[in-house]
Amino acid sequence: MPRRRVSYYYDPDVGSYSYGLGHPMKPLRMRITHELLTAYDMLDKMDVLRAERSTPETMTSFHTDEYIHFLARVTPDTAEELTYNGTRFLVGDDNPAFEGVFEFCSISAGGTIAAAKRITSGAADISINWAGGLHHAKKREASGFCYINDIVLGILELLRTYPRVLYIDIDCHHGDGVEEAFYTTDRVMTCSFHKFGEYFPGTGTQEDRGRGKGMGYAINVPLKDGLNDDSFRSIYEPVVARAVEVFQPSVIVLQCGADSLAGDKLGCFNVTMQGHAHCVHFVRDMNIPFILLGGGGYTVKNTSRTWVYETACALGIENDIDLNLPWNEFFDWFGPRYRLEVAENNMEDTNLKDGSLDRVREAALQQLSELQ
Ligand code: ZLM
Ligand code: CA
Ligand code: ZN
Repeated sequence: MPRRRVSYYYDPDVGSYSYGLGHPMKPLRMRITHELLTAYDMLDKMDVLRAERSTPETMTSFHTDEYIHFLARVTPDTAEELTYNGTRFLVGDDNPAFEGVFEFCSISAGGTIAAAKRITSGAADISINWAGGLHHAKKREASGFCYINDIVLGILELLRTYPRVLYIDIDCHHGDGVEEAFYTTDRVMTCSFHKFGEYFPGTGTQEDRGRGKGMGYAINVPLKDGLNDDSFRSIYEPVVARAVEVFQPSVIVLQCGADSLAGDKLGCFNVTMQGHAHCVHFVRDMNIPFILLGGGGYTVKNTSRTWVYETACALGIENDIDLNLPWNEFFDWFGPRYRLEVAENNMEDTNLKDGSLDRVREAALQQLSELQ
């Protein structure tokens, strides 16, 4: 198979933003990922690009004018007044009005939109934006650490050129914002794998399948605690293979949220780095252009490890890289083993109890077969 042309979007400022003391979302993970990619000499194997920041006008191709007008102006000092005491736009502690929030969003969204344009122009077969993947943002409101839905904006860009886009979401949380945006169209198939049951955002049952023309084009794969590599692979492979077969997408967008990894601070699965990266391999081997995006990932060192390894997968060099980490500015973070690995733990895979994994797989495949 010929080497794929990979474009990687990175803005050197992205790691400087902070959601605030103690907040689990840490933009620094993109900088650590970049430092590791540099130490591994991967930057000269791809086009390293800095995207133009997204403008408010571009953001309104999905979000309301009113919400964008607000987000472009809000500061920590004016938040209370502009959100009507936290009743509109930004609700709760999940989505603080941190210093530079709009710039951070314009970097994240600008990267995903540029990544999409890079594919439609034919300049890349794979494009990557680890600062993207913020799947919960709604048309008129922030949700779950996500203010601007870069994914929806990127897919809208792809739809200008391609008839059909397949969206796959392996973040531990349901990809609700993307699902909702395309719920009534048959041009975007959304497919989210997520923990379901007493877990944010609470949506994503297998009964939610789309509406109108979009009926059947929203796939939900609800999972339980302790999901391991074998279980994940046993459901991801057939569902994604069948989705590609019946939907025949022109392009795939893969949200690689790293909170599905073992040991994540907010996640509850038991997937290793290799198990997570297998999702990237599997898509790569379909020979369809694709975009890799970030998302969740709250045990920072594991998130960076995995996105580095997945960048290597995109480049097709994953078997050549030394799993002993090269020296880098953040080397100390990676002790005591200093390796490119995320190991499993001894959690029980509750998806294997009373056949729930098999039932969920069958229902997803049944839904897909009804589309033909
Ligand atoms: N409280 N600080 C995933 C988005 C998950 C909603 C329960 C907020 C937290 C969490 C924030 C420092 C993606 C909920 C939580 C406390 C209502 C969630 C600030 C700790 C802290 O210490 C914290 C003051 C904060 C937030 C924990 N929030 C854990 N889980 C979820 C949102 C986003 O990975 O899918 C994509 C990027 N929110 O459970 C509450 C119901 C707010
Ligand atoms: Ca998901
Ligand atoms: Zn998540």
